[in-house]
Amino acid sequence: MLPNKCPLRALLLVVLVCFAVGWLAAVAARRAEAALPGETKQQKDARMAWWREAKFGMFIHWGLYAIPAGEWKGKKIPGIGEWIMHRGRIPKEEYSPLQKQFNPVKFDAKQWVGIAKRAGMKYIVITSKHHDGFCLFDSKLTDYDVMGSPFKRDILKELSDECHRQGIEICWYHSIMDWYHPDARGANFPKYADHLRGQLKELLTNYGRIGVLWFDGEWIREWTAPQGIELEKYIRGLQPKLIVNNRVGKRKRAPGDFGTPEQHIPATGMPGWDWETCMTMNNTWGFKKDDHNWKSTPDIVRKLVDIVSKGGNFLLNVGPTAEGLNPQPSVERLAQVGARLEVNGESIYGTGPSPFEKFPQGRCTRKPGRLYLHMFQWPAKGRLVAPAMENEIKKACLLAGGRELQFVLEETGELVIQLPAEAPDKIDTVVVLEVEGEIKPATATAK
Ligand code: FHN
Repeated sequence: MLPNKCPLRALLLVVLVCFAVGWLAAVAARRAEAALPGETKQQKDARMAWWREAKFGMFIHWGLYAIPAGEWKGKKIPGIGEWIMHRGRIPKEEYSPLQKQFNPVKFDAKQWVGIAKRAGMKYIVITSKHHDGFCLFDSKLTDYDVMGSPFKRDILKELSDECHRQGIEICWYHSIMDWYHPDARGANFPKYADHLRGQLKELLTNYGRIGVLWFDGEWIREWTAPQGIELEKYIRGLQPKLIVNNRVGKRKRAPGDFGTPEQHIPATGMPGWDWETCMTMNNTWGFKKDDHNWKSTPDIVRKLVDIVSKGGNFLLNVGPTAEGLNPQPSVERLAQVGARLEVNGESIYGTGPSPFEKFPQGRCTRKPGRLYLHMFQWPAKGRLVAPAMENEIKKACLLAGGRELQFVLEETGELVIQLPAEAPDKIDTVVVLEVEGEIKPATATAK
């Protein structure tokens, strides 16, 4: 019996509130538990630490498709270069002989890793096998690999050894979808799934420590979420510290450690989740000789800042040529981005997302006791109103060069920082505010 003095409506409200609190707690716990079964949040944080610190990585799409480079029998094939077999409706029997032409004599692992390092990239994700099924590594499970080409060198071995030498994480992209293997579609798929596990065992036992397994091609109807969960368990058994993307399963419902928005930056990031935007530098992942639509260096820099300010990583792609060279426009842009990160890297690597809903003049990143204001637009006369926060500001300066800046709390309650009249760096001038304690936005501007 309901107590007759307790109105039903109030009771219902209490029940609703309890339900809502319980649901929110369950959601939060699930996100925190996004760790593996049996893995504590602390253990997951330790496993993800290098990746969360890194922020910026190199994606490499390389394979037989670099030979036709967007053209087949004199005809330009539309779309992304690594899909030429599909978009060009090229029968397997006509495409796979490209293996006998693959001889990237100018490939130099030391040079490639050097380009990534000088760009300020902390990890490399390379296509061990893309959808066309050709393997850039020495696989005992197929002849359709680099050892069966005139090149006869294990490219992934040379690259992983060089990455381990130069202290940069080496990671494998691996496509679940496979246009070459006879069992990769239809009733024989379980046989292909065994082949897939076998090649992943090769990739995770023959090349030392691997940072990330970056799956793709998971959308085929033969691949299911439960298979993704089983495969993830299997590969983690081979390398327990491995980081795995969400495409090991069916993305939305997939386990895995991070989300993979592609060719775009989520407007508000993916709050509560690790995530990484992957993006081409022109319009194609695999090399196309006629794709000259290169993003500018300022555009790349601001994309990196935007992504990091929203809590994500940026995986920027290069598509090497059939000779094994990175296209010069890519190399130039990466060198320019790297030169800037030499100066501003403190405001990118290891930072957390902006605590503010928005910062109209640019983006914000943060570290304990420090707020970095990335100035994309310069205020008139250099008069900058700082984002409203509860913290006391101890010091303001320009990150590049360390010039101290004057600031004053005006009667309006606004904290005004006097910047130079002109922007020292029109792409991204970084202002550093040293603050007391964890940054607490004023309630109106909090996220
Ligand atoms: O089909 C692939 C594509 O070729 C490329 O590898 C991208 C990169 O993430 N992934 C798939 C498209 O989503």
